[in-house]
Amino acid sequence: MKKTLLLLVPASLTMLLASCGGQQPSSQSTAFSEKSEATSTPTSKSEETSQPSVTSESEETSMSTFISSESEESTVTSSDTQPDPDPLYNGVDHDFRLEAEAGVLDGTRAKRSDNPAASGGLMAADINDCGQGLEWIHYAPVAGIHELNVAYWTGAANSKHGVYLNGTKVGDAVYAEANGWADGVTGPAIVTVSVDLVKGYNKISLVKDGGASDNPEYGGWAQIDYVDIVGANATYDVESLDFTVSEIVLEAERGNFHTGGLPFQCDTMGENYAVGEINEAGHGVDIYFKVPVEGHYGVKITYAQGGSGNVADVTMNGEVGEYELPAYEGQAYNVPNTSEVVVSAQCFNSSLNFVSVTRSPNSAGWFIIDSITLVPLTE
Ligand SMILES: [Ca+2]
Ligand SMILES: [Ca+2]
Repeated sequence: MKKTLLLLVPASLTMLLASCGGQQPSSQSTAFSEKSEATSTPTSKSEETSQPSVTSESEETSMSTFISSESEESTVTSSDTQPDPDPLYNGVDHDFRLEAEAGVLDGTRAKRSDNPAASGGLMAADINDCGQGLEWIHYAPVAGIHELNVAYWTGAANSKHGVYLNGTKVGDAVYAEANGWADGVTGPAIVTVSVDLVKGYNKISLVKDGGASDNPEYGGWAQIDYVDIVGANATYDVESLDFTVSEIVLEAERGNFHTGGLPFQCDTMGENYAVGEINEAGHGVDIYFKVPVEGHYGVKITYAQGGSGNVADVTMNGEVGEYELPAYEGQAYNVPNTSEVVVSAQCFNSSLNFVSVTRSPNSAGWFIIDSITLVPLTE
């Protein structure tokens, strides 16, 4: 990684925005802990412990699940054309399954874990800090209210995840039953929530976003196996489906953040969290993802900053750029702005893509990363 260069942040910008995270029961293994420093950008404090898990690999192929494991290799020939008709889209609004392991953008904190009793043999675990969670892009052939059956394990009854649809929180998935941590034998429990899907691509997220007053506090903990989107059995015209991608938003807080702290809660940020504490060169976030349609994509950064001269190193699939984040009106830690395209690269559906945004050694100071947006480009 990059050589570390310590750059201090004005103390006036240091503030505590939220306390978020939580501690797993003592029987669970401990993973990771970081503390914020006096010179840091706004962040949350949290304690952290992890759920029992073993990281593993998985593959995903559905149009409904575009994010998959970090261990695959890019061997697919790319194209900018629409994919062949997906047999999943056969004219009937049937059930779709989003495997939790396919919604993990981060192989380091939230993990894919082996579980013989899980669908696909894998689950997502170690969703321990606020802002962490899972996100998927699901192509809905029919708009309207659909039930989501979320399959989970938890040792702490009434743990919960916020359910976000297309960037807006629409409810909570409450894991009411303490069915125990996954033992590889016992199948998951199910909780049902409803969302109002749009026809076309929907971004669905499960996010640990509880508060201190929750019981268990900060939303507790859960291991997730899958989310079934229950079809309405309505029929539709397959020819009417348009799989053209307009943009894909990857929340920074769902990625592998390597910073001086944890994501912080802020209601002006996408899905209410952003990654701060980018206090040194090399601090930032990286994300593993798939795109629903292969092609050439550009990277835009949604960021916030308090001053100018901040420089980000941006990498996607081997394409590298260094980019000074533009000043903007009203800039402040809680006022995000979106950059132009800073790097572009070919992205794949059937193998993993990698994008990274980190603080350059040439940066004058800190910045905050809210999300990374991918936009399809014509070459
Ligand atoms: Ca699964
Ligand atoms: Ca965000």
